[in-house]
Amino acid sequence: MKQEKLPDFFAVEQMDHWEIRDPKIWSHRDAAIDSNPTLSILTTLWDQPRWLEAYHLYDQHGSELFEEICELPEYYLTRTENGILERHAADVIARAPVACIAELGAGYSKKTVHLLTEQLRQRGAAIFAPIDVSLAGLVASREAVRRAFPSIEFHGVHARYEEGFAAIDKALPTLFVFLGSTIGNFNQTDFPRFFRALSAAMGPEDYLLLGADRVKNSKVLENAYDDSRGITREFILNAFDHINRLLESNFQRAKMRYYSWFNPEWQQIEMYAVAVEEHEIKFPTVGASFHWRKDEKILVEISRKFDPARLQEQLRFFGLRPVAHFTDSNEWFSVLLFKKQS
Ligand code: AVJ
Repeated sequence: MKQEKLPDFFAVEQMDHWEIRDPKIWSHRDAAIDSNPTLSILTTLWDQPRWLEAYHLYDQHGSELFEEICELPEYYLTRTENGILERHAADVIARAPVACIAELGAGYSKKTVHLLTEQLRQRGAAIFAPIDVSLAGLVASREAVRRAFPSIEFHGVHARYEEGFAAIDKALPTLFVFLGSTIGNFNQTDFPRFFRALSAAMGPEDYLLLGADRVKNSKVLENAYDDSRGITREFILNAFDHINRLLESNFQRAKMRYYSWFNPEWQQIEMYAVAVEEHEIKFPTVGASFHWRKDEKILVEISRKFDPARLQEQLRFFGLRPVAHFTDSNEWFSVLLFKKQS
């Protein structure tokens, strides 16, 4: 153990895995935090059909574009979820008597502010522990919290989700918060793996607050992922500029187009890059190449849509009991509260 003192909220058996590299931010020692983006890209691009893991979307430019998406008139998700939380934060906090709020992904959003404000109002104290792989995001979060809520005890957790939530002491009553319908990005493999790991890491006094976008009119859904300003298109295709920088590959915007649709059977928006003509994509650093056939689609991102009642039923099988369901007047988005079964 390198550091002298660990905060109360760390699980004792976890101590050897963590160190402080930036004030109040705990970094997992495992180098795999930044994992291996190159290998991720190559293995999924050689899959059939070709696809990419969603995290490649979030380079500097991609993160800025996502912020822009959140402001688009067609992209109702962010403002709808924020409205639900603004309205029901007091109820959420009253129903979840916890000492710590651990937010998965993100640092500090308008949505989190509602919860922190209520936690301070109702309990007079709060521990806030954002968990993120982005150190820059955690630093920004730390500074924002310090300014707005000087009395909050801040512990940034710099790790992947699985390592991050396993670090928190099971005896500390914690509300895990996972907003924005980020679970929509999880495929059939990621989804059970995530909830199994989260539930296993939760203690008997712990809660989960989950934001989930709902199945609805497919035109509303499709417009949210193909906006009139073309920001979503730019966001998706930007992944290939990012990949070109990383791998010295030769993806060209002029030879691809954006295609997205709502797949009703899988209940998900699928976002693709499609080749407008056959051409060769080269990866000189690894001596590999493939022919991207005309009209062949690369699946860049999925955004699954949920039925809240079914999601509640399903999460029971992961040991999570539904406590409350908050929605908006259109019933477009759901914020679900669960308690870990003890
Ligand atoms: C960040 C995964 C919630 O699926 O709505 C927005 C990402 N992609 N527009 C979503 C996204 C295109 C977003 N999530």
